[in-house]
Amino acid sequence: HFSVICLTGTPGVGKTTLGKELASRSGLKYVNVGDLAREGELYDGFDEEYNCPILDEDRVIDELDTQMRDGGVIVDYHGCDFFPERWFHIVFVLRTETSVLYKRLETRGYSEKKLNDNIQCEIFQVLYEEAMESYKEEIVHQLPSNKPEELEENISQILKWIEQWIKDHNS
Ligand code: DAT
Repeated sequence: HFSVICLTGTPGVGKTTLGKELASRSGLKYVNVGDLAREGELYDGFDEEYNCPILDEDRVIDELDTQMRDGGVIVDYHGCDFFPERWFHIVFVLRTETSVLYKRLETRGYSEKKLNDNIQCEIFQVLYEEAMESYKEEIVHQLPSNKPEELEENISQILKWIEQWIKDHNS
């Protein structure tokens, strides 16, 4: 038995940074759903407004389902409502202050529209509400993700959680 962790939040909050570091320290596998979709071209149409392909959610689920049943995975995506509820044992929503997030997204060279949409998304805590509506509230946790010390703190908290989960489920 191995746990499955979902990392979600607005683009730029630090999911990839946290997910990769956690994977290397815990031995769990890191899965970036955006990359997976790109590699497998798991798309269904094109969004003209945002100038990006539309994720084929069913194919993403098919692609990952076996792996999720086996467990031992950290999933990273800026959305979580289309994943089967049974996949995740815990969901972390990373949160970043507006001014900090703005600077991070600016350096990515996002268009004005994309930048503002993402900032709004964070201000209105869209991903947190999506997670709270999609999963049992008690498995959804917000994590501050503004500075390196918070990254370290989040890593150590989650590593402790993984260790406890293993004790509880493998004895
Ligand atoms: P995401 O995967 O959510 O889009 P990311 O991991 O690519 O975000 O991080 C975006 C940028 O922010 C990247 O340059 C690393 C930096 N970053 C992430 N978490 C941080 C933290 N806790 N403190 C300072 N910088 C952080």
